[in-house]
Amino acid sequence: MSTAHTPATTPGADEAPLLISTEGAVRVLTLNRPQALNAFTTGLLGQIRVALDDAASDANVRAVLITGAGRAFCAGQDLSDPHIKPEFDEHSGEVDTTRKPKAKDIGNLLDHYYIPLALRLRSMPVPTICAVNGVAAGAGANFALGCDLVLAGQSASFIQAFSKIGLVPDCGGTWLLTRLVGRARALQLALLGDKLPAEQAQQWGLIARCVADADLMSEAMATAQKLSKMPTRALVQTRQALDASMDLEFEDALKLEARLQSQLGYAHDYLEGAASFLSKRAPVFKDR
Ligand code: T3D
Repeated sequence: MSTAHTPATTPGADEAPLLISTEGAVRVLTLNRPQALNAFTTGLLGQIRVALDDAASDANVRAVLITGAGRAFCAGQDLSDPHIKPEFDEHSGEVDTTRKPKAKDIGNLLDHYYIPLALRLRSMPVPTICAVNGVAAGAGANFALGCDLVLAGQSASFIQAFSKIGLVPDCGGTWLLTRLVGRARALQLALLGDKLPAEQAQQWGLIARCVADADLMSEAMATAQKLSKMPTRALVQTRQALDASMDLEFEDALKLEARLQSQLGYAHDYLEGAASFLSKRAPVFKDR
């Protein structure tokens, strides 16, 4: 399948909340609820997970590119979703603390939707690229940061919105933020919940690149296309080794590298890479 990627800007109410297209070997997923800044409903979360499963099991897909339709990337959990919407007086906006609210365990939402999604994203057998086209808030920010390479348009921003509504960062935020920017900046982002502009996010090392808004999709697609032609298995094992290294002693990291090279050294892509270099021709990689 090869279809052009045309992100919707003004979809009708009946349009799918997730658009799926393919360009070459790149699967493109576009969050498509622009009227709610692409906030996650349980329906959208489920569709993203199925689409990632599908990309993972399709041997023709060698990279996944994720972006959002309209002016935002994703505003995090849709707070009006009936699965989690708190009970309050619709006229006054006040919470009635005298009434025991119907039990809505947010942890269940995480167990059933966010944890499987974050794990699926992190264990994709192909590289993942996120093109953050606008604000990324709450779980929307951490979903983006869970991708291998994050590019953001200059007008995009990242908000750990959780503290503002009395929650802790989720969708991997506590793990990702401390590793990406260190404890001091992680705490600043998570406690204050302020907007971090894309350019500063790049300076802090939270994301890979900040580019002009007009260039975002072409840059992200060029990156995805480039990765899709590289040795996929080696790229994915590189991600795994880098993640594992954070919790390893130096010597154990050396041993892990040796174990991975042992496996990769017998694989087609290493033989192809070395042979094509020595015979001065372009390589054709195919392992996944
Ligand atoms: O239960 C749980 O929450 C568990 C799961 C937690 C994971 C989470 O992600 S928690 C964090 C949830 N997200 C937020 O708290 C962010 C809420 N949104 C915002 O703070 C702002 O919308 C933004 C800073 C992201 C953008 O601001 P702005 O001024 O550019 O846009 P806006 O006017 O606030 O929003 C535009 C529309 O999108 C608006 O709808 P309307 O009035 O035009 O009909 C707004 O209600 C809607 N919208 C934005 N975010 C959400 C949302 N609707 C539902 N849920 C949202 N998260």
